[in-house]
Amino acid sequence: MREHETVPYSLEALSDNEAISRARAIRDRLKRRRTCRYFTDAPVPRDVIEAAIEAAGSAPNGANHQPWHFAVVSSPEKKRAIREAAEAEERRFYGADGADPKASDEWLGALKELGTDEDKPFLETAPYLIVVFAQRKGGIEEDGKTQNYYVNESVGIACGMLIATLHEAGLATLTHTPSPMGFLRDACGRPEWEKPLMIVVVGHPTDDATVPAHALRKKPLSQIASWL
Ligand code: IYR
Repeated sequence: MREHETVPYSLEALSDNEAISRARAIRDRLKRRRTCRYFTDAPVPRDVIEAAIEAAGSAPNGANHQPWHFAVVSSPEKKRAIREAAEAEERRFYGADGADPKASDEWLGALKELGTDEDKPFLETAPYLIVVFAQRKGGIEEDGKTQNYYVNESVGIACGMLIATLHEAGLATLTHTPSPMGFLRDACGRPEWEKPLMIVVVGHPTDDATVPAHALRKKPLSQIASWL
């Protein structure tokens, strides 16, 4: 290895039995996460959002450039503006504007099981929208010039850690991806080298919230893993 500065690394050593029981415990908690589309306006402490973003900000990433930005939207005016722009895109996507849908028949067919449509009231109801941006450039100093690497992979992992932390904090989330999402850059005042990746809607589920039965159909371990 080339010469570089190092610091010690250590982990708490666990017995095999303890490792298995911890892995199963977090598996069981994470398996209860569902994508939620019905939110109340009940407030969420800002401290929870801050901690979840700090957890996300510790994700493995390309060259430690940490190519992400989390724009936390809670003002009613901003949420309304985002809802209006997102619904305008969704009306085109679903063909609810009277024109041919932008989505293919195959895509719309795949979404039938979820029951989604162009109405996105949760963008206004939920207390927080975390708009996640991927920084194509900037490096650790965020200079807007330095090349970043594995940007989508890095920010995708960070989003997973964000959602897992919010779930552990007892909150419901929805990863919302209006298409196209360029309007989010202007709405959040972000620079042109940042690409909006998704909106993570955060809040409490309504008492009568449901999820599509289709969401419970998970591939078994034997299908998603192979052992070589
Ligand atoms: N962005 C649209 C469509 C949509 C697409 C996929 I793939 C989903 O898993 C869910 C929705 C919408 O939010 O309705």
